[in-house]
Amino acid sequence: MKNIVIIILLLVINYPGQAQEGLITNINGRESKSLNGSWNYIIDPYETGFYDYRYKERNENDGEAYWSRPQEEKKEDRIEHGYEEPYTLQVPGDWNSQADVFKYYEGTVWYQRSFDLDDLDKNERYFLYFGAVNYEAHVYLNEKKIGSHKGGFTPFNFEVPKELLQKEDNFLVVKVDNKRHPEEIPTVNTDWWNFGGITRDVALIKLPNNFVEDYTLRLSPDQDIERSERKNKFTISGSFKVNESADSNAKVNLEIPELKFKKEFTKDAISEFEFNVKNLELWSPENPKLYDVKISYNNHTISDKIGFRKIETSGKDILLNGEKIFLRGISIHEEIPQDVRRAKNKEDAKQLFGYVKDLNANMVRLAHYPHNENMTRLADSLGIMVWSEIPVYWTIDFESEKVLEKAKTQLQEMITRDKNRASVIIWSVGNETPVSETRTNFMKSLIERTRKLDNTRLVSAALEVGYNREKNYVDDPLGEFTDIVSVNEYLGWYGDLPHAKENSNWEVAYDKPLFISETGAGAKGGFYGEKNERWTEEFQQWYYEETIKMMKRMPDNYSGISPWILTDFRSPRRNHPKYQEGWNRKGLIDDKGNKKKAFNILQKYYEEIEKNKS
Ligand code: GCB
Repeated sequence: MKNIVIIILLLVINYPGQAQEGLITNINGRESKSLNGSWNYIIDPYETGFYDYRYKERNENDGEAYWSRPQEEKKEDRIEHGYEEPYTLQVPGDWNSQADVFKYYEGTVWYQRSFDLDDLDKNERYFLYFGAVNYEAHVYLNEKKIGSHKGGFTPFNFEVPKELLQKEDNFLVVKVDNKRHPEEIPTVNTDWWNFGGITRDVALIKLPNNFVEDYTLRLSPDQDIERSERKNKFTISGSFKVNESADSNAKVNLEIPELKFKKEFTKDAISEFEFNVKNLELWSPENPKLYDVKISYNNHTISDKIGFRKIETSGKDILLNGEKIFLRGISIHEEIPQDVRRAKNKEDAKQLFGYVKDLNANMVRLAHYPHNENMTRLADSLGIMVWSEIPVYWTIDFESEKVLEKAKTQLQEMITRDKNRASVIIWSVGNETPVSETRTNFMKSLIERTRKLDNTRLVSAALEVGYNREKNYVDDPLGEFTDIVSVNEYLGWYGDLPHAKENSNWEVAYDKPLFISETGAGAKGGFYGEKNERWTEEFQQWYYEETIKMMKRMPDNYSGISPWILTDFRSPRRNHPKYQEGWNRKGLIDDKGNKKKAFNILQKYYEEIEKNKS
């Protein structure tokens, strides 16, 4: 018994400064110091900076560890690592695109930069925030470890123990490892490039002792929109997550000036609240209305822009604000093809959404992992609906409880970051997972967790089609648990030629909205010929023409489509020496930014759908 108590105590006390704090959301809406820019690096394929020559983890004070400051004081000193020009990488950014040595590199790279903190105030708290690091990160400040994180596409933060920070010359080191592992998410096999590095923004956030770590603000899901509009009375619900010591009795202020709403919430009312407003303009693709929101607590103010809307299904339809919608979508990878790199900033998001708008789409499937927060924020202001997904992709280890926990962590981080984005209408828990009871239980558990974390959005997962000459059927048992049935469809590319679609009929086992989460064919941009010659733009055009004809014959629950994919993207699985050269060529836009013929076909289809709507 005594031992159990000690073990529990140890678990609770943990390792001061090591445990990851709750995720602090909306970093750009708070006071923070950017740590983006030029960082030094060491490539460390043998992980010499982490393990000694007996392959034992180095202890914290080991001067040969790469988190330690290399000090060559006397000329006889032996130092075997260092951080110096010209060995620098830009943060944010993948490493693969920044120097030739990194192109195919998968392994450990140590990043280092120094920073000053002229206004260091020991009464405040400081947190280091990372938008994303692919895949595993260990963070050290002034030679002490402050935390570690796994998961390549979601944010994390660690509190910096006060005694560690100094006004000048703080020595920050991050060990980044992007090696693939069977027990990670995603696993070893993906159809995308495993770009490594500190791929998103890094910042130091200064906060008072007690602060609002996170908050939720949304239209209450259970109101009838028609009735709310008639009565001009809309209910908004929300919560504040305050990390507060027991003696504090400070109050949280919420203000939405345009709605003439201002209220002080007392300590016991902050975990869940509801209030009514008048004259609310609902967010929609036609009117992506966002309201300025201010949350103040303890002399600290957070600003945000939030839209309010309702998304639900009713029988075979998807309803936005009570009205049936059709999702004119397109799938996107987080890549800028002409630079052969991961997208990393607002300009990149603008480029990608520029294509989306041009296509006349109203929805994007952000595949196959959570994209940069810039993407969902821009989608909010442009009125583009979003499908956001965790990388539970293909054959991850469904048997493992630990893997399930990792998936849940990524899910929670994705939802925590983006739950206030009106644009996000669908959380997806995975893609093309192979049917088995174990996998279905695994996925079901993720769906249940999603609903617990957020019951105001739809939950889905991309399933596969059973192709059959007479009838293509969708009967994956997972369809029973998702809100919409989503399937990836490739008849005419992976089997047969596009004319196979002429007589193809569909049967879906579930009476729910049906969404085609992928469909597509490869074409090398600028390669022209007969339509039955693979890799020509004409072949891809033909595929899209036949697909659209087939869609017009789909069962009446057909509610949207997000073809595969907006632009060509890098993939180590695509090795045709003439047509692919390491690129998946299913983009509607090629690797130089040129539209292929099929772009126009889809654009016209979307125009037609929009016209018929009005
Ligand atoms: C799929 C996958 C996607 C691939 C695509 C393809 O079904 O979901 O990740 O890239 O097919 O091009 O084969």
